[in-house]
Amino acid sequence: MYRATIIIPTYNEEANIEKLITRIVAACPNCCMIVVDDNSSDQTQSIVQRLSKNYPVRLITRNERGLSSAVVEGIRHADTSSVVVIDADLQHPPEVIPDLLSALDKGNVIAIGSRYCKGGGIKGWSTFRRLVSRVANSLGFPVVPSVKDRTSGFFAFKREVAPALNRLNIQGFKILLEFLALRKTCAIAEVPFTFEIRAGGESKFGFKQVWEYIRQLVRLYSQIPRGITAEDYEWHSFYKGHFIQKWWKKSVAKKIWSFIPPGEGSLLDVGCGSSPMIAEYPNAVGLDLNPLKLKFLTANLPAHSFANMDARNLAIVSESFDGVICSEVLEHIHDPELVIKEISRVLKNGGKAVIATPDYSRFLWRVAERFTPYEEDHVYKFSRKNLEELCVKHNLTPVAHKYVAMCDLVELFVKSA
Ligand SMILES: Nc1nc2c(ncn2[C@@H]2O[C@H](COP(=O)(O)OP(=O)(O)OP(=O)(O)O)[C@@H](O)[C@H]2O)c(=O)[nH]1
Ligand SMILES: [Mg+2]
Repeated sequence: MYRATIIIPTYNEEANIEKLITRIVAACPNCCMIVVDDNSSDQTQSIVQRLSKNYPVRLITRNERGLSSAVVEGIRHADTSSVVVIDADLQHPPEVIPDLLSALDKGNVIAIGSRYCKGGGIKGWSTFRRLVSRVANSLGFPVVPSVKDRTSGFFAFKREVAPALNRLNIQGFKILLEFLALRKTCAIAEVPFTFEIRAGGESKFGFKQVWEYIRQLVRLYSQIPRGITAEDYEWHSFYKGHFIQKWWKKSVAKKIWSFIPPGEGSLLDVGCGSSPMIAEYPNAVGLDLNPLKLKFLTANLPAHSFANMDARNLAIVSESFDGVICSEVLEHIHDPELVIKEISRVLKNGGKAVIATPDYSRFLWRVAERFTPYEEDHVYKFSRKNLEELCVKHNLTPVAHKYVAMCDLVELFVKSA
């Protein structure tokens, strides 16, 4: 019985495959190989067939194209307890395979050949190519924050604890990310290696693969467990979210602070959630429907006042506040006009209201939304025009507006008598 099966997906790799197989044989005695070839038009298949007479290598041919699907097809044919996936172009040095396997022996379920952990690196890539790879890798952060190299094509795993193959999505180039998305809590090791430049032949990585990666990310993002209802969701995304999320939340807050500078009088935050935005306003009162979020904020901002109230029906005397903030609330409510009416009612004449909500008339938001967990939570889709119409109806006159990322609207209104 072999110690591990090494899966090698190939498409037109005649320049590299023989060298790879002989290096694997030298570096990894006791391992067998499966080459999954998608009908290469060069000599790849005949080279593998010739080598299979002397080495433990099998050839599987397919009449379709696709890197992830080729890898999964190879895994299906593997019958050893450990499986390794490696590119054919010698960018992944096979001499590292024993390190990956010993990481599995130590109890890890997945061992990643990692360019981005300590000791890892990339040889010979231009600054641009490095940047593209870094950005692609960072975009996988929300899926598996704890792993450093999420887009590696070089990894090993234990067959029996791998995700069920029929649950893996085989679209695209980055099958490791699918593994990680399904098995993010298992023991994962990163084994450093230096990514080499392609030895021969041509890269198959191009715009199509970039596009497929974006589609893969969109799908995986939408599967991230929804956290909006978590008591510390807003607080956490403000301080500890991934960099885009943090930047976005802080930008919205800064625009709100610019419209109603702290210290301007009494202030009500309608639907404060657990957002720390209210911390800047020492005398503010925060309202929310979710008591757990209020409890969380009370513990973190003990000097502030909070109340559990429905924004559509405020138990507050009319004309009692100088300012009202309503940020990222209206889009969650089926009949937001009721909230706008209440905001106007509790504001003093001449008081300021700041409303923040995504502008669905902006194409950019409709794209950006697909990368957020909010898609299904937004039941009312505003444009600036219909927000202003509703507000004007309730004596709130639009005064100024700003956008975050050109699509998330923050608008200032003043109550007229
Ligand atoms: N079976 C199969 N293998 C593929 C397919 N596309 C790429 N491969 C193989 O997958 C591995 C990685 O492909 P590369 O073209 O090297 O992609 P990359 O490493 O992301 O890009 P470079 O850094 O430019 O080489 C190589 O062994 C390819 O031969 C495919 O459609 N089917
Ligand atoms: Mg390559």
